[in-house]
This record gives sequence, structure tokens and C-alpha cells, in this order.
Amino acid sequence: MKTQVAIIGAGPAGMLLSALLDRAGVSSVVLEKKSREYVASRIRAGVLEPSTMDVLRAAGVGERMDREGHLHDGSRIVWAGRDGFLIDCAKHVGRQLMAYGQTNIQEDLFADADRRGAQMVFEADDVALHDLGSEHPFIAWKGGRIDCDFVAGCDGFHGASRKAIPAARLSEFEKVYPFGWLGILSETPPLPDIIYANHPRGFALASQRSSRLSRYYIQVPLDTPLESWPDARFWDELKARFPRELAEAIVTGPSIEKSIAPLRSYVAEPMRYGRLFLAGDAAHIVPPTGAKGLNLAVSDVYYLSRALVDFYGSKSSEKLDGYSATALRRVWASVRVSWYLTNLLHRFPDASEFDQRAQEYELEYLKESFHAQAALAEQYAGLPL
Ligand code: RFL
Ligand code: PHB
Repeated sequence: MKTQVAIIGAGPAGMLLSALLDRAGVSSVVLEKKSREYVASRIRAGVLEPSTMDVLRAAGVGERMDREGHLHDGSRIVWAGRDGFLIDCAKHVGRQLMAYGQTNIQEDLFADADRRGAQMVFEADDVALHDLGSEHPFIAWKGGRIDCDFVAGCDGFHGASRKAIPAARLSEFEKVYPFGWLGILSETPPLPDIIYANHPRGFALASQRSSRLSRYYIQVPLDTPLESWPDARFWDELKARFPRELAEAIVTGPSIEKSIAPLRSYVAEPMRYGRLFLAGDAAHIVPPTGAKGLNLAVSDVYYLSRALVDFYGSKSSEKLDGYSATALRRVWASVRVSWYLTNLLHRFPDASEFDQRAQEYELEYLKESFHAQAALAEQYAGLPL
């Protein structure tokens, strides 16, 4: 097989890149380790920045999002049993956010790929990247090989792409947090807003996927077994962390999915090695507190598609050469605000009384200050592309 761009990973980054390249007449093949059904059923992100909506529309996959997604002005932060404040992106940035699940985006991207007859290989085992330093790299896997001009490493944090870069050519920045998020999906009507809660028992988050589908998370210790969280215990703990009025408004029901995710910040620099370009979780991870991971995957892919299209159109490699620096500016902005919100909203097991007081007064300052709220809203909404 031969193609212009070999894309490793059929998550949102890989499939969106394939869509954007196809619309500009650049050929690609997507190689995915798992089955299509597995990739399509993963439950993950839920909040889209304005620029993410723009890119999805430009890629021709925004139609169902615009029909079924829920536009909202921003998310609320509550603590100390009070109603807190709204991170009001509509007021401070002039644009709304969208609640629309990653699972739906993945479905929309696969449906689009079917319509345009995209080349995809699922269950590709032992994917290995070769000759990345040459002008003729190739990808081999069990039972196949693709020769290409460029490789897009969109295979997530545990993928093969980043590992193919010699350690001496990569700088890594990492922070691991001493807790995880236990999340459930439930067929119950959600609260009207997305609400982050800081509580002495730990962080909690109320989110949504549709008018009939709720997504909730609570901070849990890293070593907590999933089996020790039957639904009844989860709902009790969740409600205990929200102010009374909100807790009473939470509609409970059986969970249809339940999982624990560890929290980590990680960035690999540069996002390029020879003819390999990393995008999305393959290059960076953020804790979910700022809802940035998927949005960063989309902005990386936007920059990368533009650079590749420019290369084939004008034979100029200027944008490809600038890709890593351009993408990293936005990456670090989101890494920083995700880290900030994680520190602001969680209870750290090793926090001193001083740390705790400083956190509480930071929240009070945010509640009272127009300018602090504007700065947070600007970062929560995401930088323009
Ligand atoms: P993905 O989605 O991990 O896809 C990578 C794909 O590559 C495949 N793969 C391989 N393929 C071939 N060969 C190999 N050797 C391979 N190794 C792996 C994998 O099977 C997979 O299909 O990465 P991508 O495309 O970069 O997308 C990133 C996003 O999925 C991620 O950042 C978000 O889900 C993060 N995230 C959130 N982001 C947001 O923007 N807003 C949110 O509200 C939000 N909430 C979340 C989240 C992530 C969560 N978890 C579980 C990690 C909430 C949670 C709980
Ligand atoms: C979600 O709906 O899954 C969600 C919302 C906000 C976050 C993280 C996850 O910060």
C-alpha cells in the first residue's frame, strides 16, 4: 500500500485529520490497533470549545453536533455549600461552549469516513514506524505495510508513535496527581449546568451528554477498587459533595458505564521527529478538570492538516517546520489552566492547612473579581486558533 499520510490511531485526532486532509485532496490511510466497535464505544470527553466546533464544522462533521448538542454559556464552580459563580464564556469571550459527547463525535467521524470511502485498517497489531528520518518512511504491522511521505502519530498516550522517537530527541514534562476520577454515565436527566464542586470530601463534577443522559464524576483515591463503588454508594458520595439544593435536584438511576481515570499532566517536546508528527494525546495529556484533552487533539490536527495541505499545494515546508512550536503554544496554555483548575478544585491528601486556606481564598477572590473571572473564562473557552 502507498499513501501520502499514514495516520496511526482512529481516535478523534486520527479520524479528524483524515477528514480534513481528504477535503483538501491529500490521501491518507488510518491504522488502528483496536476494533471499530471498541473505538466507537469509548465514553470520554463532553465539552467543546468554540474553535473545536468551528473545526468540526469545517471538516463537514458538525451537522449532528449543531442539531443535538447543548450550547451553554460556561460551567459553574461551587464550594462551601454556596452557589459559587459561573465561568461565563458567553459574557467574557462572546462565545458559548457545547456539551456534545466524544462518543458522538467518534460516530460522526466514522460515518463521514464511510461516506467518503476512507481507507482504514482496524485491529492492526504490532504497528512499527520505520525510516522516520528519511523522505520515505513506512509503517509495518502484522500482515501489512504502507509506504508514505509523512506519518501522523495520533495513537494516544500509550501508542507506538511517541515511543519511536529516540529518547535523546525528546523532552518530557510530567505531573502525576495523587487521585483519580470515578465517572458514571446514567440514563437520567442531568442538572441544567455543568458544575464543578470543591468539597472537604473531595471534588465532584456534574455534566451531561443529552437531556436524558447524565455524566458525573467524583475524586477518589488512586487505589480504590471499582467494585467498592456500587451505584448507591456513588450517588450518596456525589450528593454529599454538592450544596444541598443541587444535591436534591440530582436525579439518580442505574449507571450504564462506570470507570476510574488517573489524573496526569504530560507534554512531549518537540511534537515532531523527522517525518513523524505527533498530535493529540500521543503528545500530551491533561487532567480532565479543564475539559481540554479533546479540544487540544482538534487544534493540533487543525494545525497539522493546514501544514500538510500547504506542503502538497505549494511545496513549502514552512508550516510543517513551525507545526510543533505553533501547536505547543496552545498545548501549554491548556496544560497550564488544567493544572490550575485541578489545584483549585481538588482536595490534595498532603495539603497543609496553609494550602487549604490559600485554595479557599483563591475561590473567594474568583467569586468577587470581574477580572479574575474574565481571565478564567478566556482560558476555559480556549485560545482562538
Ligand atoms: P485517543 O482517543 O486515545 O485515540 C488514540 C487511538 O489510537 C489507538 N492506538 C493505536 N493504534 C495503532 N497502533 C497502536 N500501537 C496504537 N496505540 C493506540 C487507540 O486504540 C485509539 O483508538 O487519542 P486522541 O485521538 O488524541 O484523542 C484524545 C482524546 O480522546 C482525549 O484527550 C479526551 O478524551 C480527554 N478527555 C476530555 N477532553 C476534553 O476535551 N473534554 C472533556 O470533557 C474530557 N473529558 C477526557 C475526559 C478523558 C477521559 N479519560 C477516560 C481519559 C474525561 C475522561 C474520563
Ligand atoms: C464530561 O462531561 O465528561 C466532562 C465535563 C467537564 C470536564 C471533564 C469532563 O472538565
